[in-house]
Amino acid sequence: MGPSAALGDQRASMEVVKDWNGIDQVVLRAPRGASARVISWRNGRGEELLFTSSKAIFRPPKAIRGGIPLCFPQFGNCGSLEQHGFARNRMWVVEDDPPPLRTGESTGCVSVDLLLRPSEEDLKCWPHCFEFRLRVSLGADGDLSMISRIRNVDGKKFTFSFAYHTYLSVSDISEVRIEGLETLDYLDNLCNRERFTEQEDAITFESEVDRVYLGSPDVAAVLDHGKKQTFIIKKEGLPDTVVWNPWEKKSKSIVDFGDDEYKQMLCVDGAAVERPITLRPGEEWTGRLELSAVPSSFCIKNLDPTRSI
Ligand code: TA6
Repeated sequence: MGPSAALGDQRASMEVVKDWNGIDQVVLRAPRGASARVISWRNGRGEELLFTSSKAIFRPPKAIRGGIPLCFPQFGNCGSLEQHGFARNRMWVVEDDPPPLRTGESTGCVSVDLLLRPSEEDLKCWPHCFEFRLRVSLGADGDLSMISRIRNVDGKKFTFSFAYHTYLSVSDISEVRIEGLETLDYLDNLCNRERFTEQEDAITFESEVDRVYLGSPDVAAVLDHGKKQTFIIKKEGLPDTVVWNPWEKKSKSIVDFGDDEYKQMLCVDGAAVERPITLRPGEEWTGRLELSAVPSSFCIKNLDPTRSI
């Protein structure tokens, strides 16, 4: 059992447990009942907020079809590496004494720090020494935040793209709309990454969607009318937003995904895709994602006064 802090009548805690695969998993618990593992995020009522496929293959370090896999150092197939890079297919270590975060960079009431360094195998396919630190935190109210810090510990500069491949669990995809991406340009992965401009005043789903919205605002909302719940997605250092739902036909072609499961999930990723990030030796990049699940009466207007929705 890891460090714990008393808050109100319950304790925030972090513990390492063995999952049914015998693999160590870190579990964060917040005072009012919310909990998180990077493939699971539950609210205070114990309801799961992230999607994981019933057909997910738990053969670590292979990425699991669900949760929040990390795409690094390559997003998608925009490069010579395996799809979405190798970070999501590696075993990470818990770091007990990480370098402090930037001043004022607040994190939740309980957190864990994970570290990834390249293996000999990784250096053969991507010859760059890096340190990838991930802090996963749970706020007292159950908000989930992830702070990625990528440091160039190599002698030469390197460039990468990145995404928090966030599988949100939804009631029914036809009941869902995304607010905050209207009027933006996007690259359509279904049309050879051709560039289009979003015409709709909210994004709804009636077919396969695989897009990278460019220069997206740091706040977006995913409204789920079926659950009367809204996911608020805040990001920092991540200029793009990826939206993906495989719909019916593509779902049937994905081995670790149920044929009808496209109805219960939506990926909305904070990402850096269009303009990859270049780090010179010694430089460090930070990309932050914060997820909250609130009753749908909440309106995005309250979030971002600059927005004129
Ligand atoms: O995020 C969108 C995307 O790049 C899609 O093109 C689709 O391939 C999806 O990721 C899933 O990728 P995966 O490698 O996990 O099957």
